[in-house]
Amino acid sequence: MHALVNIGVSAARRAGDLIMRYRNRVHNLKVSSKGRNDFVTEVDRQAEAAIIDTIRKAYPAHGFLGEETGQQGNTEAYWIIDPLDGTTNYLHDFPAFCVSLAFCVRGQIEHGVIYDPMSQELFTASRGDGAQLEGHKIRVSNRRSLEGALIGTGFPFRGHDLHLDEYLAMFREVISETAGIRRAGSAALDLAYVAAGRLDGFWEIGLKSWDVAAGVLMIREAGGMVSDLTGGDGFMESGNIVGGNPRVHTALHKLIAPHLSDALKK
Ligand code: 2AM
Ligand code: CA
Repeated sequence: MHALVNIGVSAARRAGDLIMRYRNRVHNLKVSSKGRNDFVTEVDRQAEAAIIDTIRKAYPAHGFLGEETGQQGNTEAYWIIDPLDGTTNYLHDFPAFCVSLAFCVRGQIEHGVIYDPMSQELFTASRGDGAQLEGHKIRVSNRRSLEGALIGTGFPFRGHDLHLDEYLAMFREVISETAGIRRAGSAALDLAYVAAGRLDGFWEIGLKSWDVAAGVLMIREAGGMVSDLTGGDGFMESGNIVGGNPRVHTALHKLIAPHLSDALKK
């Protein structure tokens, strides 16, 4: 394992342990609401601080882009951090949440770590070196079409530009063409599941770079494909993403594309 991945794994496990320690006390936490359905907990902040502390001790020159603390330090070589992806699930003790870390150099994602502290499953990937679950190589599924496919998604949630009608039109199509849709509530974990072949594909609108950075590398390194909804590479900026094994990615993209409004084509 690459030395950077080792440090990423230590940081993710430390955050995961903290998340699990707080789990039993979750209802007593100070929960601040930043608008509808948008919780930022003390746990998120502490988990992110633990991650940054672990990495900084090993690599003082690295920068960070964290969901909680924003951009700091080096902007050429930095870690993109989602300290607790699936916060809403966590608050409800619904067991689908994870820690997601990606190491980025000049816009290129080099390493990714996704850790599920409930199952203690650890997903890792390094560019050019494949993706692993518990150190064993993983591959995307080999399903050849949407028929029988299991597709992950997330519902639109950001108030002002939900694109709900467009999303529901896509949803309607995907329901009728596949074996089913799953909406677990942690985009990073869903992407890791695509890489591991547990889901055949995934799409969502309006995510943030920390939700997808590690998972995108994982899917690609596991032999899958990822694009934005126009088929381009702008998912880190737009947060609109479709991924899957190569055939499912192509088919899913084809199904979704006719429902893009002009705003979603940007
Ligand atoms: P988060 O838990 O780190 O915020 C699910 O659709 C994905 O969207 C998750 O990765 C989740 O990450 C993100 N998300 C952000 N805000 C959300 C909200 N208010 N409701 C549901 N998911 C949200
Ligand atoms: Ca997130």
